[in-house]
Amino acid sequence: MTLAQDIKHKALQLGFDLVAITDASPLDSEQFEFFTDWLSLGYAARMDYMRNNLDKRTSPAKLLDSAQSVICLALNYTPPPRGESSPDVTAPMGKVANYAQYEDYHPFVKKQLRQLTDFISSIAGVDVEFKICVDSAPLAERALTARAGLGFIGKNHMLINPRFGSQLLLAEIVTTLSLPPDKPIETGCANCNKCLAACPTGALRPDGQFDANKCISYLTIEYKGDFPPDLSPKIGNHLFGCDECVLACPYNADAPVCKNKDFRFFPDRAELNLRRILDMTEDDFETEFADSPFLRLGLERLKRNAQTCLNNL
Ligand code: B12
Ligand code: SF4
Ligand code: SF4
Repeated sequence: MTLAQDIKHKALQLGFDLVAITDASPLDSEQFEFFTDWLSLGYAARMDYMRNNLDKRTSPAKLLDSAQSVICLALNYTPPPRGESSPDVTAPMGKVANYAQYEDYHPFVKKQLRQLTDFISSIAGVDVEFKICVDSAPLAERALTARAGLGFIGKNHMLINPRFGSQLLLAEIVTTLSLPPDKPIETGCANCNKCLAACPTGALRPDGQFDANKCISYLTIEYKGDFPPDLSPKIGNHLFGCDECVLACPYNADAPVCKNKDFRFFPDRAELNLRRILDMTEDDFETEFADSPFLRLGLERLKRNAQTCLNNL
């Protein structure tokens, strides 16, 4: 096997579902312009961190000196099908996005990435440097992963793999190692528009842009303060995140379920009792959600979300 094949084989052994390689060159000008338009049109809302490090975000070699390649990986988080909810559950419930029904993926995936870089160092035969990236690093993950051929960018802006759908968490290893790049795939959305129709707020704009100001995922996870009154009713009972544009997509209909048994899944977090959230103390919150993406949101904003869901029910 070649070095690239060894690395890919090891990545799958470690529990990733997909792996492919792209070079460390900057994003092409069309992608770059899409990104800078997004910023200048105000569609990044109050995510000021998206305005920083534009050079690094759009050029992996600025993130790591002498970078040659980017190893792109994906972890499938499609949850198992849900059983019937018990008919005697009458309490008002709030919906939780599928990825947040698992343990916080950031430390989980970073650990897997470190195991992979250790493996690469042990077999490369030369000194190699790495920068591991999972979500929070300034890197345009979807654009690079699409260039590596793991999927295409859908009208819902998700990276979609024809076999696995889009419930994929992305991660990258930027490295000084030179590896043969894979090719992008040709598939796309064709005439489908189901995600645009499913979006409750119009965040997915008909012109193809994405207005985070209106996105329920942004509002419930990132936004600080009271919700804008015109958007509050549209949040419905989305307690944390939103999957409407993801679940409407035909590519997710028959996607295989997450097979990584180490990635802890909590089926009882699919819907949470809103009154119980409102009654929680900080201690309750930190104990119950110690390993959850909820922790970053904090109890105050979780209660804001819960109260909004209750008002909407
Ligand atoms: C900021 C952010 C958000 C923001 C803004 C989302 C957005 N669409 O930009 C908010 C908080 C709303 C959000 C929500 C969600 N997020 Co988020 N988010 C990010 C983050 C940190 C940056 C995304 C970004 O660069 N946005 C800027 C815009 C301009 O990027 P973009 O729309 O993807 O467009 C780029 C390319 O796709 C391409 N492109 C897209 N459309 C078009 C069209 C044309 C014509 C052209 C030329 C190019 C082009 O050009 C752009 C250049 O980079 C990434 C992690 C990372 N470091 O990349 C995770 C990430 C994108 N999020 C992720 C997830 C899972 C979600 C949610 C599903 C969570 C949830 N259930 O609530 C939702 C999905 C919402 C949606 N439909 O996008 C995953 C997506 C995995 C995947 N399969 O795609 C990522 C990659 C995190 C990860 N490591 O797994 N997120
Ligand atoms: S996450 Fe929800 S609100 Fe945001 S674009 Fe998708 S459907 Fe619309
Ligand atoms: S729902 Fe249809 S238009 Fe939207 S991303 Fe999926 S295939 Fe593309």
